[in-house]
Amino acid sequence: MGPGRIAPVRDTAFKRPGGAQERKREVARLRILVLGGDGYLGWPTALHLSRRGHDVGVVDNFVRRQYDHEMGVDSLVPITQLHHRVRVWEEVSGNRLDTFIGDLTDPVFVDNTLERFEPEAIVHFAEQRSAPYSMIDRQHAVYTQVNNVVGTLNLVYAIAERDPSIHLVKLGTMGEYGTPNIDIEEGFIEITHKGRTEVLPYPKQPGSFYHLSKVHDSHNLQFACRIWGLRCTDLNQGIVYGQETGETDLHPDLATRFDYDGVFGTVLNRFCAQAVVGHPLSVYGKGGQTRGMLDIRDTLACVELALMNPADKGEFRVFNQFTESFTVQQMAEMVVENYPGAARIDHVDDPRVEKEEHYYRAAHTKLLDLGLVPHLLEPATIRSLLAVVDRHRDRVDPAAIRPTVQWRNTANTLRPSSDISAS
Ligand code: NAD
Ligand code: USQ
Repeated sequence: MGPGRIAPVRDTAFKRPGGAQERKREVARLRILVLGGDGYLGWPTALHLSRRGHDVGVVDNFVRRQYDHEMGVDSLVPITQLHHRVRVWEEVSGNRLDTFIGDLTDPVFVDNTLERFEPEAIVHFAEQRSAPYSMIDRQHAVYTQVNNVVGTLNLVYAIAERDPSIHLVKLGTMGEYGTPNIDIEEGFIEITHKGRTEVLPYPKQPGSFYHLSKVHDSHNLQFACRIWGLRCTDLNQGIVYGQETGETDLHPDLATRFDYDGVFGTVLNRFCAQAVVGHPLSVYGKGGQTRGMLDIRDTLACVELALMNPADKGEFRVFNQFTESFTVQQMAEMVVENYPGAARIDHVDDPRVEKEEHYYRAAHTKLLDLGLVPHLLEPATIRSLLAVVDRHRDRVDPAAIRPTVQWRNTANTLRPSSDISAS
């Protein structure tokens, strides 16, 4: 290792589970393919796994960067090109990342990539992930479902044909469940009906064509595990906040993206951006919408825990991946309290069709049982997120903040002042 390079981190930050939660398999070093490795979560996950000593390959087709061009927006934090990032990572860490540029909806590309890299595990982030984007109009709904469902199907076929022992760790979403008036379980619920009892997939009531694509994926994955004996972990992840991780902090050119716009910006990141530029915090409707949340550093830890404790052959398991839940109103208030300047909350008409007040209690013990030590949403976390935004406040385009996609319309215009139209 050359001077100035960081040491690989092999020690574990996790509590060692014992007893019934005994680790299934001790795996020192894996060949891991990270699909969607140029994205908000995929990039820092690839770095984290590489630093832990795994051999990591990154797959992406850069479509996320293309959506920005389509919408006329950009990541708040500047991000460098993938090939540059990979070179910088090699200089900083001494670790190589293999890159595979292509589209998961192309079955030949998927098959060739598995043949060339020979992964033992695959982490699949590579989907269109914005609910508003999927609700723009018919074209965007169809694109979202084709991209997500077909990409995942190509992947399970390639795994089944090449090497069914590959452990697939797939990013799903807490939004698959919706907001039922009963407790949400981790993937499955025991149902007694007319005197007979069975454990069945938890009923799904997703809230957008994007969230529906994840439900379709889950069904396809469970079926593939059943018929071909694949091993799969479906991570039903909540909403992620944050931008900095132990690895991206090592060099400015390793930064991951940060979205604040009305289509891709997620709620807490968005509220922080709004506070810094003096825009009212846009709580949709009553603000009683409750969601499971997690710090970006916990995404990395959860994925790693799933990889180190793989599903069994033929097993389709579901982990609810979030650490705390808050209402949208509570999050806005936390940002206002922690912003050193003046910030105010504005209740705007909810552009979505969703319950604005509801019961919410969701189980999330499986990752804790495997040893997750969560980063909770402390004032210091919010302040560091506000500081990230403040460093790049000149890059905020105020015109990009307003929500432009109304669920009740079948066709929406993204930015009325521009020539980007729905069709
Ligand atoms: P992102 O859009 O930043 O990253 C996804 C990456 O996948 C992008 O780089 C994109 O170019 C790539 N991609 C998309 N379709 C592809 C295809 N067909 N072939 C190859 N590459 C493709 O999204 P993210 O926020 O990093 O989310 C990653 C995953 O985690 C998604 O599946 C998302 O649904 C899930 N998730 C995200 C959050 C969140 O808050 N960001 C929360 C829960 C779940
Ligand atoms: N919201 C506001 N004001 C805003 C933005 C959002 O009140 O300015 C509200 C929304 O109406 C919604 C909640 O905040 O009730 C969450 O919205 P979001 O855009 O932060 O999250 P969502 O659309 O659910 O999607 C995000 C990711 C998606 C992931 C999902 C996890 O984009 O990839 O799957 O979070 S979950 O919410 O658990 O389904």
